[in-house]
Amino acid sequence: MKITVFAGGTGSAKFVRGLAKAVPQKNLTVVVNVGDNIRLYGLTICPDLDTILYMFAGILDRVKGWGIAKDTFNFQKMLKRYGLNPWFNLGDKDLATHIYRTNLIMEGLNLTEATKTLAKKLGVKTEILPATNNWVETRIVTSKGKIHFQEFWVKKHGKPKVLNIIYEGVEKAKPNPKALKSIAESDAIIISPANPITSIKPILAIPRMVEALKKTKAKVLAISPIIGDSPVSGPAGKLMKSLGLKVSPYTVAELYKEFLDIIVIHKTDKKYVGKIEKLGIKCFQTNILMKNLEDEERLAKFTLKVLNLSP
Ligand code: FO1
Repeated sequence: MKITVFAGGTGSAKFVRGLAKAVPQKNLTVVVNVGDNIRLYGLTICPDLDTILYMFAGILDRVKGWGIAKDTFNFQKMLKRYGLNPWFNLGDKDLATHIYRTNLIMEGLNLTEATKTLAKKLGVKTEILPATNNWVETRIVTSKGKIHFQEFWVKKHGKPKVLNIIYEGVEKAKPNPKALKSIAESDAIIISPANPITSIKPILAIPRMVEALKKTKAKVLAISPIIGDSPVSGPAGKLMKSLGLKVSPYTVAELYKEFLDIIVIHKTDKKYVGKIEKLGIKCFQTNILMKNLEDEERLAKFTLKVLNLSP
């Protein structure tokens, strides 16, 4: 059995952790958003890739949902001493990842190769693939200009009014060939429960990605990151509204309808089932909240069951 998962950060990591309990690591390929990537202090920082990497390595800070568990922040303290405003919290151990990755890239490796090196050194057997090796940056258009997504979310606490969201560089980006191969050869594709606007759409916006999903013989399943009219976490609600989209599991189904076969929505969202099925998408309901490790595994197993891939 081979499964390709599309992933962003925190929510995706929880789901994939559950999936990895039911499916051997080597049978999984995770295609990860790069729109959140940011360059700071000359370093290439890839939050979503690192969240997935750290999760598989068993070192993810499960409380925050990003960074390394029990990390220290002396680097941040020193930057403050230099009078800087280090608004993006880089832990000391996490910093080693960014330094090593940046070095690998400076030596000539692309982002896929650099990620593979990091994964190998951390003992991770799953193939973790950036959606593209090119630089794509999610930028939020506010009344005061365009800012990086991390600046909007972390530095400005998601407060500025959002006029638009753009994936800078995406038109010229090439899809990761290994991701295309994995999509073509998988038994199932799972769009994990992640922010559709800042985690999944930056992957789908890469030329040929949607085409690959439409063409594959594999069933494509998504798990809704929205319950009722609110996201499970993060800025998805605000960003969807700013694009004129109604916040609901139906909108998620509609965003993915070109290629989606199945969607899993929350047990309380029965009212959307009929409307979603009219789009030609099968709709299943379960408890999609992942509050602990048992929830993650339960949701992953439910997903495998509806895909007829139960181990
Ligand atoms: N999220 C925060 O809310 N505050 C931070 O200071 C922060 C730092 C950070 C550093 C490395 C990293 O890999 C992730 C980090 N995140 C932080 C999470 C990140 O902003 C988002 O969760 C993801 O980009 C969304 O998928």
